[in-house]
Amino acid sequence: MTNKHIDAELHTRGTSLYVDDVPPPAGMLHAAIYGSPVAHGRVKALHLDKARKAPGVVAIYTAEDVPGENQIGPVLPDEPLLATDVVEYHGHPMAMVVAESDEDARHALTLIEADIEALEVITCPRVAHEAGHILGTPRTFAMGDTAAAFADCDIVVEGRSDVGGQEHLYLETQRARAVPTEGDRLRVYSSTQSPYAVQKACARILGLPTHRVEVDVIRLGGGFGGKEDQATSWACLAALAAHKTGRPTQLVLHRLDDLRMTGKRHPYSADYKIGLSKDGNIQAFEVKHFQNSGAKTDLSLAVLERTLFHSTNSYFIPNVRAYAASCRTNLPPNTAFRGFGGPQGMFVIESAIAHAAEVMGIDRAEIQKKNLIQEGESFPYGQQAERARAVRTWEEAEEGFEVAAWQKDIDAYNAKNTATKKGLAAMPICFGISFTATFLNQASALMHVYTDGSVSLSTGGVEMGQGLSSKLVGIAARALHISPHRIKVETTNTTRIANMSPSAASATTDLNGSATILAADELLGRFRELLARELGVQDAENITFEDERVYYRGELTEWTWEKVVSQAYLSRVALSAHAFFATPNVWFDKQRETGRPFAYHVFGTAWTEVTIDLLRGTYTVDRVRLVHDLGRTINANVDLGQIEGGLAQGIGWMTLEELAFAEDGRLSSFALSTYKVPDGDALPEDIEVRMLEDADNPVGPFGSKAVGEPPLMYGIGTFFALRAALRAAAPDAELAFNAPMTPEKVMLQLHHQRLRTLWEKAPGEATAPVAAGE
Ligand code: MTE
Ligand code: LUZ
Ligand code: MOS
Repeated sequence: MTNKHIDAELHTRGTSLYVDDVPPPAGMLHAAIYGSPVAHGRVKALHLDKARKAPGVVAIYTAEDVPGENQIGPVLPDEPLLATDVVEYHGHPMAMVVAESDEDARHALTLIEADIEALEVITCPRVAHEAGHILGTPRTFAMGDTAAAFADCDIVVEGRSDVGGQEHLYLETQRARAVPTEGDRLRVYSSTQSPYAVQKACARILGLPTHRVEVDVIRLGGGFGGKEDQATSWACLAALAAHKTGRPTQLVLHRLDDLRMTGKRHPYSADYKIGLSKDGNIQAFEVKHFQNSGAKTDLSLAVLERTLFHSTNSYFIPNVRAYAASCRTNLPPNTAFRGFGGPQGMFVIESAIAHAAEVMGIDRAEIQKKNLIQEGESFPYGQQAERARAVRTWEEAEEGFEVAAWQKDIDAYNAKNTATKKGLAAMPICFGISFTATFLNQASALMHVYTDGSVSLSTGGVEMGQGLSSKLVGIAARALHISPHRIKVETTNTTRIANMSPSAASATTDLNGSATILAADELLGRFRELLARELGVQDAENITFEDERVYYRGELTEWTWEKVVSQAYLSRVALSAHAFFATPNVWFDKQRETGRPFAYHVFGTAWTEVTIDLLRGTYTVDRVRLVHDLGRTINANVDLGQIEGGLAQGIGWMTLEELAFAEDGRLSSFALSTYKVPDGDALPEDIEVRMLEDADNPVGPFGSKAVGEPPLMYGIGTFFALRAALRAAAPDAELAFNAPMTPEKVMLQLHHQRLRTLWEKAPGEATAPVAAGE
């Protein structure tokens, strides 16, 4: 089986195609979006006349021009495609210029003026919560009796934990191209994780039945959740322009517009209370999560739910009370991002454990290890841990990486060095696999076999760099017992696969791979019947396939894959199969907040070593070593890429990537000069990944496990390694649980006390230093 990422050659040669690499159709127009210049206001007037007369401008459209419903909210109908009387975030789309060229369209934008009465801007989720600006209904997951348990605890600590958002920074910005075909039909090329969501929304906007819109996706230059749902509006806008003008129209967001107009990972603020026995057993945990949802519901309620699901990470805690609210603010609507609220939930319990360990004067890892969830123990939402591998990955990491000796080395280093300090931290992960909205756990595959034996495979899954196509080829080859070279994965297209779920929740391979296996089984079943007739035998079940050859009762026959296929054609046996898969045995009861939402969990444990420079506040992430549970891998190279890539993205989120919004709701970190993403230097030189061996997953395709999102959460370990290094330098300093831990925050926290003393000695000569989180 080939083990390369199937697009590797195309990518390295620069010949893989994205939306705007396909040569433009004749007469294609270009659209550009006028976004609100304020974060909250009542629209008095929008002056479009000057822009209308600008060179190259063909039309300018506003909400009034939407022929169907001006509504794109994916969960709740609270999001107009184009704003009407109010704008609720800076960059909120208000009007679309359609012109002969991108330059013309963007020039015309500068001639638009909006008359907007400013309204109060809220950017803080706690303030929004206080003011009752809550989306949907707050949720509470509960198990046991926390009040009673706290009364019995030896140690109870309380605190606050804050975690920032994150820019997706997919290389390919949001874009779509809409092409009118005939009559009122449209073909839309979109960079979306959810072709069906785009199809539905375009049809709704245009007032057409869904079948009039065909959506086609070749691949994405990254999605990371940012195109699970937020690709929709741009595709709808292109479709609106194409529909109105009758000409193909392309809309490509420039990077700065993409940064400013699209939602990101949700920042959260949380209050926690944790209670333990003297020996480090966690007895009770209470948490309140305040999600910064942004101005529209988008996917926030589903993200919030996953925060609750992962509020106790890999631990079993008998008494839990977790509250979470989606708090509406005047930021762009925040959205899906790798981990989907899970990482934010985990950050809080990890903060609480670190806090407790420091108060108790014991190792954080000791508490972590002692409380790992074991077989049969329940998560606070009622599901029991099955094939629980939290302990196994922990122990394999602890032993395999010789953590005790490693820690000793670090302690010795710290005893010797005064200008730099090291920290080491463990990060266990436990991530539930399945869409928490149970109905989304379905997928289809369409397999055609051509008479030369080559195979065309369509599924509802979207390739976004994660290696879906490579895995689907691997799965189809295995299921059909043929060479992977015979298989081609097609574009994702709504006319070949209907009603597809988004490619998200790490479940794309599981769902579409399982459907692929069913389609292959269907074809092989037909071939067996045909071969039984040809061989003149009754027991078709004793006909087997291997390596493109046919065996009967274990004996090689003269039949090969090519011969079977060609005979099937001549015998008029169907050479196409469509199959449908729905994940069995998953459900959730939202009334009782209990159920079995996940098909299974992914486990793993990472150890991270960092060094900080006490003078500069800068640091290096030296080493990350982890043991990860992949089940039985389908493509080890692709999986390793996902683990390392996820880890890198998690480290970025925890260290350098700091979204800054001004009080007026404007994104201050609006460019890559002010929003720092990790580069090669910021990532560990030494990453060691061990895949858990003999770790079957009976409910994944060929025993595999999903891999897309969970590794991101290993990055959380970096925050706690930095904290450990800070503690080594300043045992009594007040340290906040406030991520990302930028070098600036390291500096401020290290020198807070010293700076404050200086300031108190000479008031007026310096401004009071503020520690992170204050
Ligand atoms: N890897 C790459 N290269 N590009 C991406 O956009 N998205 C991540 C992850 N890995 C992403 C990626 C996210 S958010 C998810 S949900 C999964 O891939 C989606 O793909 P899967 O379901 O096939 O794992
Ligand atoms: N998207 C979604 C997701 O709609 N539901 C989920 O449960 C989910 N989980 C992770 C990432 N995206
Ligand atoms: Mo991933 S956040 O499910 O697109």
